[in-house]
Amino acid sequence: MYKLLSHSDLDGVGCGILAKLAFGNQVKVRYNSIAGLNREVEWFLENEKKDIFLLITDLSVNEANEKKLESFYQADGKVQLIDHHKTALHFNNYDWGHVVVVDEEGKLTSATSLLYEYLIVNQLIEPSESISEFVELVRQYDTWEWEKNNNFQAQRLNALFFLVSIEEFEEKMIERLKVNEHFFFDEFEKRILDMEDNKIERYIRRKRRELVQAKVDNHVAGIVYAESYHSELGNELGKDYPHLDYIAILNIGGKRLGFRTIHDHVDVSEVAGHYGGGGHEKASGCLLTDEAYKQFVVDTFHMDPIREDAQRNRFNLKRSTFGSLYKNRTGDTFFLYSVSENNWILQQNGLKIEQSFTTFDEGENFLKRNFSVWLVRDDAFVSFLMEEVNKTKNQV
Ligand SMILES: [Mn+2]
Repeated sequence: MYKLLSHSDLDGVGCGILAKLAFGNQVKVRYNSIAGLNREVEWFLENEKKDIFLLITDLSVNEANEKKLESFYQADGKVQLIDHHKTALHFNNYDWGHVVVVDEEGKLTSATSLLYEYLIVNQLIEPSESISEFVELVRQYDTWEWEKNNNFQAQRLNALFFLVSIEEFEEKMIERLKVNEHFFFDEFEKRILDMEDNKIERYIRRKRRELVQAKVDNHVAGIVYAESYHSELGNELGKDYPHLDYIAILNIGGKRLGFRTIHDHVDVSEVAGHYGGGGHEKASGCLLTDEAYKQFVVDTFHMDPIREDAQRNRFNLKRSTFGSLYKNRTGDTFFLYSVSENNWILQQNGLKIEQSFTTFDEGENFLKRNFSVWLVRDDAFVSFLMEEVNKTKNQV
């Protein structure tokens, strides 16, 4: 008999599906939140029969359970932990730990891809084309590689996962992977997925208007309240506002805080680690501790959302060497223009600031991070130019 304790997201449930394909009714599967796992492990060690093989995937245990599992293993207990989170690498110090973040070919792993490999190597599963395709979709979703590869099948698999119950998803996938040569979505699923795409788009559009910018420690964060679609939301807002180091997503009901970044220079597992959480470089989370609550909720609640740049301008355009005009909430004007190649100058309320920039984007990034500015509309740009002309006239 086997017992699998796994995460309750797509990658975690992917592991459950593989385990059921491999062991059939010889495996009991339980899906857990990050916090719930430790209770389950304790329960297992106290109550389950000694000969049950414990598999833990996509999650790792706390220090107390780490020690208990090692004693369990030393006393001939059977246990295997398989994970791909950087924060779990120390489990490789145990015979029963297998943690790989990047595989030998340089590909990012997921718990599902690691478990599949484990089951194949130990001849516990018959590999097939359709299972491999399913595993690869889960891996691409979990690592966000689908985005680079434009693999929308992977994103849709995750959307489907959230549309139906875990039991229904498991059942459907197991059936499909058993009997078909290739993985596919049926016609009904395709239709509800199209509807879901539209819904996500509207949700993100609404959330974009609620995003607040704040300095938190040494980062500039975008902060938004949201109950659903965290990955999609974090990714879209991150791309819309590349001057933000990361997007912090507050789920007040769940008392949780998620972090997403699109940048390579920011590691959000470190940010979450600061509040006792963890995760990946690009996606992480923590509980809403008193400190996190103060920094992300109390200190930012009074702030107004980020103003979007004017979209329909014909004159006040970005990257125009002649100049682009910005404004902030306190009414200061900022004019960013180029005097020669690779030399962009910034004027604040008509006075040149010391710092200069080699590219427009560098200058705009500086402006947005330090002054929360937005590109003003053409009419404001025209009045600004008129004033400039008048000033020059008066000087003559
Ligand atoms: Mn995972």
